[in-house]
Amino acid sequence: MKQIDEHKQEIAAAEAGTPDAVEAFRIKYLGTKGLVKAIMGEMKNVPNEQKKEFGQVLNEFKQFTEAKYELLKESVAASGGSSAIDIDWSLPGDPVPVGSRHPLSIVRNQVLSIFKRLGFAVAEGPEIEDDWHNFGAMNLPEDHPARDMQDTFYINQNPAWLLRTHTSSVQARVMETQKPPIRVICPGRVYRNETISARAHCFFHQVEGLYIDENVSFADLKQTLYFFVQEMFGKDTRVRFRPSYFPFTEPSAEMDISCLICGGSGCNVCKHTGWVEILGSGMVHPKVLENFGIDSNKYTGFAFGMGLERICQLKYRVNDLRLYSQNDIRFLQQFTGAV
Ligand code: 2U9
Repeated sequence: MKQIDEHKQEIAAAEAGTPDAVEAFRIKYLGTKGLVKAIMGEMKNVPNEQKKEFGQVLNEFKQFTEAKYELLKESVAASGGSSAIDIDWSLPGDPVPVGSRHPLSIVRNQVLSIFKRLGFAVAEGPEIEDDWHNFGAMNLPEDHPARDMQDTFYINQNPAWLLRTHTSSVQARVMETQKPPIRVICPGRVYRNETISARAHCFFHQVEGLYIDENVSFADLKQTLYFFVQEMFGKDTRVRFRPSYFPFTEPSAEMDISCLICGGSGCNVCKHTGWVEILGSGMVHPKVLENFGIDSNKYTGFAFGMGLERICQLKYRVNDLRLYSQNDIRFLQQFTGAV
């Protein structure tokens, strides 16, 4: 009885400022190995004639402890469970280091989002290709210089395989599996056997587009690419087309934009011409269409390709290709604000 009185005083004085402390109280007094259970175990040692009285005291002690437990629980809940922790909310927080997107990813996402708005679907394909998808289907004859060992990385274990030299192989795979109308935009890394310098690298990044349907004309090509330029570089940007040659398009044209730096008046970025080249394009060669069983009398299409490093160079003035893959944090950190 004396012990119970002492415990009651101790329990009455108990404090708990956190949910953990309340739980510790419960375990200590009301748990299966707690004090209340232990004292109840003493019942067997009490003489029979005192059992009734002791039982009442014990019951009352148990209720007393349970009531205290409820009280502690309520007061912690009311204080948000943290009354024991004294936090100075005015202290500065721990800085979380935030990374940034790679500039080529920023530019790629911008290009893709413009073409997606025009109804182009994004398609991707393998970087290791076979001769047919990379060259044959694209109307690059056996003796074309681009097939030369100098330009193409062939895979030692299987010379029938190579690292794709352009993403056109992705459009080829789309044409293999889909029927016109086809409207795809294909981003990806491509490889060429070049000595690494500020102006050349053994890999770079392209975005190529392909649109095939009935009645697709050169006017559609021009208007689509003009829209792209206005969205990508701003409304004041002018374009010009120059005739060119690619084995997979006929006719072919390269597109220049008015220099973003000097606005066309001439500077060293545009080599004092006022114009900078940004992409190649053309009407898909009938042979390429026929390679995929597409009737070139019924269907026509346009295609274009651009190097993302070039766009990035113009937008962000990056003038050394090696910077893109050196992983220098001082370079990458400059794009923290861009998305
Ligand atoms: C198919 C048919 C035609 C894709 C094209 C270009 C013109 C082009 C270069 C620009 C700079 C590559 O990154 S770069 O070096 N590309 O000039 N690419 S038309 O023509 C295709 C593609 C797929 C089925």
